[in-house]
Amino acid sequence: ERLVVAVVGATGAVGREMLKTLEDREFPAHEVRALASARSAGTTVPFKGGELTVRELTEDSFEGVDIALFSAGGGTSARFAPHAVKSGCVVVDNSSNWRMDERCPLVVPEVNPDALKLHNGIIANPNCSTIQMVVALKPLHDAAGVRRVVVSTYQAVSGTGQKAISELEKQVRQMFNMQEPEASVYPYQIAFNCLPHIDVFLEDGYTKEELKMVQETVKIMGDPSVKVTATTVRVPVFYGHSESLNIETEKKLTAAQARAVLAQAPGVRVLDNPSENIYPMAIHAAGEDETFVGRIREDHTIENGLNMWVVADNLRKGAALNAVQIAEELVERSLLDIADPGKFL
Ligand code: A2P
Ligand code: 11C
Repeated sequence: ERLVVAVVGATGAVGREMLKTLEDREFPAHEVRALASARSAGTTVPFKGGELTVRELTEDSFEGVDIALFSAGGGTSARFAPHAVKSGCVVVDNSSNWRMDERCPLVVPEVNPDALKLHNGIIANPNCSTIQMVVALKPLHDAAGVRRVVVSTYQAVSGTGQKAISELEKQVRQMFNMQEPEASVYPYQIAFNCLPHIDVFLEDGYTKEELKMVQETVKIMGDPSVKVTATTVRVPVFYGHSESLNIETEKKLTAAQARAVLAQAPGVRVLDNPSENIYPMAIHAAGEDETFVGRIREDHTIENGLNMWVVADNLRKGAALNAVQIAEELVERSLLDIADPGKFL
């Protein structure tokens, strides 16, 4: 088969990681096309030791393309993904636009791979902070029934995109030169600061990022009885989201049992040896594929409770890698046919 793959948003932080992931995992593509806005048309992005010339994304970009990995913002996905599907191209979309649409499976391959069988041409990639949380939660849910999760996140600026990476770099330089840091991406300086504010605020006082963690977890785990409450925080880290999870389960799991369950779980690496100062950190997770779990301990304030610390590379498992894993499943399981290409138009 001569598979043609397109990366939409190829010049962005996630798009570049998608190209790198396709390369690293030797994805069986005969051709890879890089698409972005008209601003980038004619520029190049690195791929397999050479470069790809970026083309402008248009409604006709998907002729002859089998799989498109989108990471160019929700508006771009809303507008262009239906045209891709109409051309017979299966879309794996990293934006939040299609995630809660009933026509679209929301997939983390370690957790709910079978949801892919029901796709209609658009498959949604979950939010980065949700992905790493459910990779760690699913094995515990299978073992003991997760009832409630209280999560607080410590999210890297790369989650916002390339311009936020540049903003943190610039602010650090400005501050070491005794200048006022200039903030434009975030409402306040992010250097040497923490912002309890990711995505927009909603009427009930939560942010949209917090709501995504609540809703997406239920859809991916396929179980509305899993209750999540979240506080999402941006921290001055470039790569790697960290999360503190407090988990209440139906059945009792000791810390040792939870550690044993997680040690067997796909996509998880347990790093948990406090006596040797071993625990997951963003600086180690960056550039890695696994979701790292540590600081596993019982919550002594409730009967069946655990606390743990979960870290993953938000651009890899949180975005590009999860999307490429979905594409791999589609190819391996021969799931590239679209029953009704007009479904989204
Ligand atoms: P461009 O570089 O041409 O603006 P990031 O999340 O790092 O900010 O990257 C966003 C990605 O989405 C970039 O590749 C950007 O391309 C792309 N993008 C943004 N708006 C559009 C659009 N209207 N059409 C196509 N690509 C877009
Ligand atoms: C962040 N989680 O770190 C966000 C980025 O819904 O895809 C991803 C936003 C989304 O800022």
